Amino acid sequence: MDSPVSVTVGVPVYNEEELIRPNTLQLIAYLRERYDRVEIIIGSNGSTDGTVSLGEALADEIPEVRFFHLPNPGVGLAFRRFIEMARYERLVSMDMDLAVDLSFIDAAVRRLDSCDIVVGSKFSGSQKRSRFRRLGSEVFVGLASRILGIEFADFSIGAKAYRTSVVRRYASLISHGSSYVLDLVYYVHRDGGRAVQIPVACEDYRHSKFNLGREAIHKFANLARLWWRRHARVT
Ligand SMILES: Nc1nc2c(ncn2[C@@H]2O[C@H](COP(=O)(O)OP(=O)(O)OP(=O)(O)O)[C@@H](O)[C@H]2O)c(=O)[nH]1
Ligand SMILES: [Mg+2]
Repeated sequence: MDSPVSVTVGVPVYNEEELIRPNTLQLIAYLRERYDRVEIIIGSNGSTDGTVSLGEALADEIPEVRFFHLPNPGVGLAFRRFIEMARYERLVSMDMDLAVDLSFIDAAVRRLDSCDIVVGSKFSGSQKRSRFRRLGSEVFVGLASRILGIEFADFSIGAKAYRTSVVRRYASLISHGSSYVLDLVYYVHRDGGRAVQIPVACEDYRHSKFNLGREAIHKFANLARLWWRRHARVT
């Protein structure tokens, strides 16, 4: 690994007033202990609770924390902003509930020396999630790998890591919603980039901040769009 090591962590948030402060403090302590230069970018879309004022206060208080709030919904839009804002070449995405063990960050940062995307997979690792959500993800992953010919098993937004300069190339192509992860994995893989999968430990029993019905429609519709692009050879 080159030295010094610099890491940007992007955390999308929607109505996270309970967790934004304690979990950001936990995250910054983890990062400061390990890396020479770090930043945490927290990005909200449409939060209506105390998230925005707490996020702004964290950014005022902690030099490595940056915060933005976008009026429009769409976690993919927040991710685009992470790509634009990131100061460092290693960009790790984590959920605000820190549902995936933080050791993913360290493992991913090391892998990013030799690849473009690191997919943290709870399917090849361990997951404590409701049976309903496990099953929903399994169906989607199975279909995505058959339709797109990619062997990755987790397209959730958390616990993914990217080389910033590589994903910047695709910023204008990615979905405005949570399907941006599948988009990036697909495009980078298609264009000969290197994506690897590593197992993660995930414990997530809280209610999703997403509308799961709308999410399912969005994800399957985007999968159909990618399938069409692949077959029509659209770039
Ligand atoms: N910026 C932004 N963040 C969001 C939005 N919706 C959810 N989030 C954040 O995205 C992260 C993941 O949300 P969760 O509710 O934990 O997602 P989940 O349903 O557990 O996701 P899975 O891992 O796919 O099961 C959290 O940090 C949320 O606050 C959104 O519309 N915009
Ligand atoms: Mg979660």
